[in-house]
Order: sequence, then structure tokens, then C-alpha cells
Amino acid sequence: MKKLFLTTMLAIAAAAQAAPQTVTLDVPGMTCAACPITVKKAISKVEGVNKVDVSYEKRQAVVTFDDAKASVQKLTQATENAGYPSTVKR
Ligand SMILES: [Cu+2]
Repeated sequence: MKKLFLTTMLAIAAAAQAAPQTVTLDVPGMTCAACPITVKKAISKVEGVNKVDVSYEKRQAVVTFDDAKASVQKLTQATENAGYPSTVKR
């Protein structure tokens, strides 16, 4: 009984560690309709990213990622490497 409880707790802990996270990045450097394509490509290449929605009008990227593999820092680094520095929208 105790062992089952422990196993369950470990499973919950593991699931919590690999929780999908959604973050909105401000990408002010997008200046034309082609920019979001570059930004989306750069973010998509980061391991653990599940979904990327880039809005040129809002100058924002909404990214869903597995936080066991990716991190906000990796995302902002990826956009910066592509020529579009970004910051987390708070
Ligand atoms: Cu452009």
C-alpha cells in the first residue's frame, strides 16, 4: 500500500516536471510580414517546443513548450540568434 502511494507520488512529480508551459514573447524587431516566418522557424527548432504562434501585428510570439526540455532562456536565445531579440511579456 505504501509502495503504491510512493509510485503514484513519483508519477505525479515526474508529470509536474515535464509540464507544458506557454509563454508570450515580445519581439519588437519584426518589421515586415516575412519576419514572423523567420522567428517561427527559429523557435520551432528549439527542442521541446510544441507550438508557435507568431503575430506580426502584435510583435509577439506565443510559444508552448515542454519545460523539461526547453526553457524561456533557450527561446529568447533562439530568436536573438535569428536576429530578433525578444523578452518575456509580463
Ligand atoms: Cu521582415
